[in-house]
Amino acid sequence: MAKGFRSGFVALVGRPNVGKSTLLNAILGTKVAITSGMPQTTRHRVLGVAHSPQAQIVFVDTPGFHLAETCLGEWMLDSAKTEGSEADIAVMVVDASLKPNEEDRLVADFLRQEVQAPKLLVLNKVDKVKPKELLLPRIEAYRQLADFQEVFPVSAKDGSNLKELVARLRQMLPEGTPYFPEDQVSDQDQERLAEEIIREKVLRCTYREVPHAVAIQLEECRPAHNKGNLQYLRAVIYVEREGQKHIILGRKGEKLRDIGAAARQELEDLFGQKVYLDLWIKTKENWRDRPDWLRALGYE
Ligand SMILES: Nc1nc2c(ncn2[C@@H]2O[C@H](COP(=O)(O)OP(=O)(O)OP(=O)(O)O)[C@@H](O)[C@H]2O)c(=O)[nH]1
Ligand SMILES: [Mg+2]
Repeated sequence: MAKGFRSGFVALVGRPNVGKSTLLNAILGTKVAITSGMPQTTRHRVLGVAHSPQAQIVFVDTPGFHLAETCLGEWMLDSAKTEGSEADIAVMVVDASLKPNEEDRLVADFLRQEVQAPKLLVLNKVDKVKPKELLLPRIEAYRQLADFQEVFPVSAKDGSNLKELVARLRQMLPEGTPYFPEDQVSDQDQERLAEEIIREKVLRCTYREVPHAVAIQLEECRPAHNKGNLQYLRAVIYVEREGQKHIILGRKGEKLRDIGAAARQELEDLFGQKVYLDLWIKTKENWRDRPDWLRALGYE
């Protein structure tokens, strides 16, 4: 290890839908976290490791800050706060194309009151700011929310200013040894990522309250018997009410087929082989407010 090597944890915190997970994937150049246009996409914190000869940045993607209405929501908020307060650097990510709102203020209050570590402000989605003259007043409006050391306008979509952001984060990290081996980019195993990929496809294919009521449980993941190079996956899509089951199924099962096809394509890249995906839908009344079910589904 080079002398003067730096390493540490950088938490990405912010309200839902500002692009924290997209930003992490763009920085790493690979998908470790799922993304969607639906708020509250991220439920578990996900680690993403950026390696370089001089430093190792362990990014922590967190659930978006929001006014929680369910036990699951409270668990997500607690998890975001824990990660934010334990990191070496806290990065508040905001949507540059929108004015600060109530949820942004929730994040800022937390940063001011509970975070001692250096704070950076990242205004994402600058590609959407039009006219461009709006950017400076927007930066000012967000900058006032907490005592940020620096501000970076970026776009996770087109990659602008990401290199500069990462270079600055490397300089700010404390000296220390790497936390992860060089070939590891995330702490999430293949099976958990497979569940997340299926959930992402459900999020992207459904609307309104349905996506929030969905959880995925992978029940089986193994090579298919007598089928050569084929991986067999059986997963259950849990919903909270019977009606939601029909929405996900769609007319003549069309929607479920679309979800399965989209997920299978990505799962084949993940496993590096053909995948047979067996999807089931089950109802678990109000699972988001039931501690036993939250635990069973991995939210603990
Ligand atoms: N135009 C534009 N869209 C972006 C950019 N970054 C993210 N998005 C979009 O914003 C939406 C939300 O992205 P996510 O990465 O899921 O947001 P998040 O902050 O992780 O959201 P939660 O997990 O719900 O907290 C997606 O539709 C992304 O494609 C960007 O730089 N420019
Ligand atoms: Mg996210």
